[in-house]
Order: sequence, then C-alpha cells, then structure tokens
Amino acid sequence: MTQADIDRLLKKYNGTRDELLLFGIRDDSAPESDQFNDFIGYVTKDTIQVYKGTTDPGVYWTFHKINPPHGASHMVTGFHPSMYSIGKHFQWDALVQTGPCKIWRDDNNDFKYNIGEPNQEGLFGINYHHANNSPTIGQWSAGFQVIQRVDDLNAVLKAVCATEKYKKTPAARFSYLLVNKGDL
Ligand SMILES: [Ca+2]
Repeated sequence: MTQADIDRLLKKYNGTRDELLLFGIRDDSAPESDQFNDFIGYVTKDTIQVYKGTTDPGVYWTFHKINPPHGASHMVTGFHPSMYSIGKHFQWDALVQTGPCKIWRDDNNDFKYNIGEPNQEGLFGINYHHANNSPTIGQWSAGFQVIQRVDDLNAVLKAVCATEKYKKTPAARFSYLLVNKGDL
C-alpha cells in the first residue's frame, strides 16, 4: 500500500483525504477459518500503518444472530465519511461509530452477499476496536472493524489523538475507507 494507491482508491470510491484517514483491506477468502486475515490501519500525509485484523464478522456471530431474522452485518466496500470518533467499546478505548455507514446483512449465514439480503445505512455500533490479542476472531466481531492486537489498536488511537482535528475537538470525526484485496 502506497500513498499513490490511497489516492487511486479514494478516487475510485469517491472519497477524500483528511489529516488522518482510517482504512481497511478486506480479504473475503475463507471466512469460515475465523482468522484475522484482513488489514486495518490509517494513513496521514507522512505515513501508512497497517495491522492484522478483520473487517468481517466471525463465525460465532454469523451463526448466532443478534437481530433475527437478519444476519450479521458486513460493512459495504467503499468510502464512509466522518463515521468514527474516539470513545469506548465496552470498557476499552476505541474508535466508535458516530456517523452513518452502509452495511449489508448475511441473512443466510454463508458469509456472502446474496441478492435480496438487506442493504442498510445508519448507526449500527460498528466500532473500530481490538480483539484483546485473541488468536481467532471468536466472539470479537459481529461486523466490527477489529484489530487483533491491543498494542496495534493503541498505536492507531495515539495517532488519531495527535491530529490537530482531535486536539481542537475530541468529538472530531474521521472517515473510513474499506477496500478489497483485489483493489490493490
Ligand atoms: Ca449471504
């Protein structure tokens, strides 16, 4: 991932740069493996940082529906403007969803989008948090954007808190760009 890739992908998905842009790279192969096989990170004009994580729900929440009859939420690939602010995910420091984003719901539990499955836009509590160093996704994602390791998530939060935007107002919102591995 280079700065040129970021610019190309922002153009592709009608997104815009910011002092700090959060992003995810989705690998949708083998979701049933419950592995952290995606990358999540951030980009500023000076640096691009990526960490292991998941942008899709794990096996547990795919089969244990939180909102039956609808299935687990998967964030739609693309640019989600101003959706994250610094906050708490349960007791942990995290980025929390404070602006709307687009999702689809996996009603038939096959990890794939099928025609007829719901597309929704709104506030779903799709936070950006850590998985407490868990080796597998387990119960850590019901569709959230999850970085596997605590230290890695803390590095992201530190970078967000260092922005002029955050220093001006702690309620500042940051955009999220979600792309597919095939986009790179
Ligand atoms: Ca499906």
